[in-house]
Amino acid sequence: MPGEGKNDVLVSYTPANFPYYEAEDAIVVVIDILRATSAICAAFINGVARVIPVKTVEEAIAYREKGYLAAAERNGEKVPGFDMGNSPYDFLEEDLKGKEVVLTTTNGTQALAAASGSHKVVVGSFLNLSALCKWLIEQDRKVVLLCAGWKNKYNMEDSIYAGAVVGELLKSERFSTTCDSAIAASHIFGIANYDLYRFLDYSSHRIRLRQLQLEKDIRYCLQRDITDIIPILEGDALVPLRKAPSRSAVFQ
Ligand code: 3SL
Repeated sequence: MPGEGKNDVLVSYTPANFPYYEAEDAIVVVIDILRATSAICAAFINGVARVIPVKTVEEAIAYREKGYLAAAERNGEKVPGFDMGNSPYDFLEEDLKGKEVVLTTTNGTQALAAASGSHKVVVGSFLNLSALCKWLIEQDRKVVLLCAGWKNKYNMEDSIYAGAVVGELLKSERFSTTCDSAIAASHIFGIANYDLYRFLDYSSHRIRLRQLQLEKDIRYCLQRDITDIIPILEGDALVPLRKAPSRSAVFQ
């Protein structure tokens, strides 16, 4: 039971568990630190206009055949024939500014699809951590943090990030939780926070990406607060959230 007058914050460690969190009225933060939600934030940092997440490679091919730019990753690797994979650096290319990009990934876009019936769906990464927490605190609504995990199994980096968000929301005193996965996530963040890169050294996905020579991507994805952009799902596409103007801006 949440604390009186406070909003609940919950963590689902995998998309398979997500239906148990009853998130229809909640804001859902989709988290895939390595690398999908970090790559999506990178795209908007670079000025991409819209990212259309799709679940399957076949859907991405159908878009590509209609002339869309399309990115596809499976098991950490770019799917042959696509313009881009899932590296944040793919989305930082100069010629993507103002463009629309279709994206399918092993886990991140599956989590986005799972969340799509919720009140609002936003994208979280270390790149926009503080801006996202500030916005969530302002919304005064239940928050469910949905970790993409790896093929419906728990992963470390997503839960560490979820723990960072839980900690900030609880600190605001506008949230409370009795969700054990949220409490556990905030503990693991407390342990990992001294050096995320080192803490993740033996995590499964870091090992997977290291074998693919993608250490540079990991470094990029673990940077904190390099943007205020919060990607939000509008219809079938992610776009940068347009924040309400502050009172002072309205009355100027
Ligand atoms: O599963 C995903 O959505 C990806 O982020 C995995 S990877 O980092 O591209 O391998």
